[in-house]
Amino acid sequence: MYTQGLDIKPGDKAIPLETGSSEAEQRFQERIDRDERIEPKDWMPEGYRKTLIRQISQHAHSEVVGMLPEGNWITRAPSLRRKAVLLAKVQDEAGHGLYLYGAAETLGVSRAELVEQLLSGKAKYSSIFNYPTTTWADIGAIGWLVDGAAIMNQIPLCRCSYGPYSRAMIRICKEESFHQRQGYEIMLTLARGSAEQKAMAQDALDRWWWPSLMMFGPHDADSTHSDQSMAWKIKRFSNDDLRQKFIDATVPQGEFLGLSFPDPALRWNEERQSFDHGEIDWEEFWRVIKGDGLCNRDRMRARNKAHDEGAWVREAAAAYAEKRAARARAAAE
Ligand code: FAQ
Repeated sequence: MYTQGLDIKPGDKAIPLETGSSEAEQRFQERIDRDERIEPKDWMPEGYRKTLIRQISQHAHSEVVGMLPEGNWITRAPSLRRKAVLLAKVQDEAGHGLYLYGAAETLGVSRAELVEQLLSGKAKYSSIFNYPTTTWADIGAIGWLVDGAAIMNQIPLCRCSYGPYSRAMIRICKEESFHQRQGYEIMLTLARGSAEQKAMAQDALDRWWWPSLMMFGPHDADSTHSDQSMAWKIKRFSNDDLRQKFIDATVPQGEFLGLSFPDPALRWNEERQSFDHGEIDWEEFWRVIKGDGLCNRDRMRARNKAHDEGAWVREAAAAYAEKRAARARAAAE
């Protein structure tokens, strides 16, 4: 199974830019250029297949690991309504993981293999889920900022050149949109509440702002895969372009909440019609990706525990499927 391991450095070129030299590759690129969708049975360059398996599986793992920070608050949600909404959201994330593992499987890799990559620590998942959720306001900040960043990144994926991925993203984006709204509503309630509640909202924004910006990936100049992924129309916008769009959309929302952003360099640039902002701590970004964030070990422990404890469910499902198949075989004889 293809994966980049955990030690990729900025500037490494993991997959050489496909030259389109063979006739098949040229025809493939022409289809991409015409905006045609590539389907599982179509011919595709090996690099295209591997890039998709890498990105889709990392995305699936992120959805599944992403259940953990919020799962932490299901038993402590402040009201029955908040609990029901949070439960629904976390269940949606599990569903997203399933659609995405399904989309990856159409590329000839098994879900069991991908899950094994995650559990053994070889596969990446989004850096954002290695930060702790220490107060209820973090649930608001995750919905508003993390789902907000996820949507900004994922709407263009609805037009990704690979059919099964692009179709999975349509439903995922609709659900992410509900998630973003529920998060913003929590932030609004806290920001309009007592001084203590407003301080909680501010503290959550302070802690989640920079990690949310990191979700978009390294600077374009340090992005290993962007050039090729954009040529193949897997990615439609660069990491920096999407990050900027997110900042431009989100800062006015924070201002409406009456909260401030933890970036003294953040200011409107009239000429660019966009916000200038400070530099991301890239050292922190790479450290978290390499497994040394605040919660990496906890997340891996929790996923492995859940997987081990769920073994009996997988065995029972397999035994039931086998029993039904045997019955069907006997009936056909
Ligand atoms: N974290 O060359 P690039 C969500 C890695 S879902 C960890 O720029 P690429 C829903 C990258 O994999 C959030 N690793 O890579 C939710 C590569 O390593 P590799 C997940 C990162 O693929 C909300 C290396 O750095 N979304 O939030 C990160 O062209 C709330 C070089 O980077 C997706 O997965 C990172 N932040 O662009 C759930 C969307 N950034 O593989 C629960 C689909 C980069 O060579 C609660 N993915 N890396 O070893 C994408 O759009 C792209 O994969 C990017 C990265 C934009 C993330």
